[in-house]
Amino acid sequence: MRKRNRTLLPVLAGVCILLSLTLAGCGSQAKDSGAAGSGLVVGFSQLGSESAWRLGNTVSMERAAEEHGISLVVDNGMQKQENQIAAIRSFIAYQVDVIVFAPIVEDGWTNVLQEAKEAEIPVIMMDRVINVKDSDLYTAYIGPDHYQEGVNAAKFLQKKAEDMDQETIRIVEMSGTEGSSPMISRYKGFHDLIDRDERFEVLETISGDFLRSKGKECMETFLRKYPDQIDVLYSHNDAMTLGAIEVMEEHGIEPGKDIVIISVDGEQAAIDLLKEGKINCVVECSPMLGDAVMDLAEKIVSGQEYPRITRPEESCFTEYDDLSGLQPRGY
Ligand code: GZL
Repeated sequence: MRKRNRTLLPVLAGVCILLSLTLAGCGSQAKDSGAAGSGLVVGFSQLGSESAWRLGNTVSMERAAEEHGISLVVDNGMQKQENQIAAIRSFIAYQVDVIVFAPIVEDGWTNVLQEAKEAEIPVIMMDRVINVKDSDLYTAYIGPDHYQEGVNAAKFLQKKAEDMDQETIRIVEMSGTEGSSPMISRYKGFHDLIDRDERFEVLETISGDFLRSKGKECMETFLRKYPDQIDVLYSHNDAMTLGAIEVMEEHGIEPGKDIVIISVDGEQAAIDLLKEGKINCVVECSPMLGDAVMDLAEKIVSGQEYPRITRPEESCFTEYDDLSGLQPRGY
């Protein structure tokens, strides 16, 4: 591993330092993974803390770093791309061994990733993806298949439609952060099936930015514009769904019965509502990526073979399933 002469103080000002470090020789928890024992330093630019999914993802990274004996420098971008870019520049100046980032949106990363490449610092893209012409600007990707999640949502609805004795089934959609890969791909995966199925009509799609508060606003708007016309809500994440359900119940609407609800993520609160019959389908999107990221970082730094793309196993939980054996979700 390249020796880097790091001066910690000035560069990391403003960057939250989470030293979950068990230094080589003084920590017992570090897995025997070669480079990790040599005090690997990983800079992690997290996009924010907007949902239980995101918080679970951050915890997963912190726990995995500790288990691997890696010092993790975490920066919370607070939902702003410019903060993420500034953090990545700090990691470059500090000469971390590996940079990990969860890009809030797909565009605008070329320059800073070019700087990381020139500094010879490997970059792991995690969770969301980016649009860059030169795919060499990142070393590897670990994250979910957001397109398949949209397809899973659509497939559930096509099955559910068989039980809904209606000629036309009208859908409203709450989408995620504009320009983010989960929003773009969950939209496309869903519409690629639904738009060519004549049983369905999508009344409107509004972005709720993956936020519970905006999920409430979206549902208020939908109920105002389409009174008694909504049969299905497709929501790109559980946080927005929880907000929408709050509004439905304020309006005397029975979620999961008067309006069929399909949600994405799989956080505990949504699974609990699925079991109660207030949500009909929860498409899983796992935030537990930390262990795979740390394994990958160690492989890259120690020159071992590693996969360019790694995707977690993901399921789809529906009202048709026996959920009694489901393990606690952890987020
Ligand atoms: C999906 C992830 C999304 C979650 C949201 O991989 O990027 O961001 O679905 C989170 O809950 O805000």
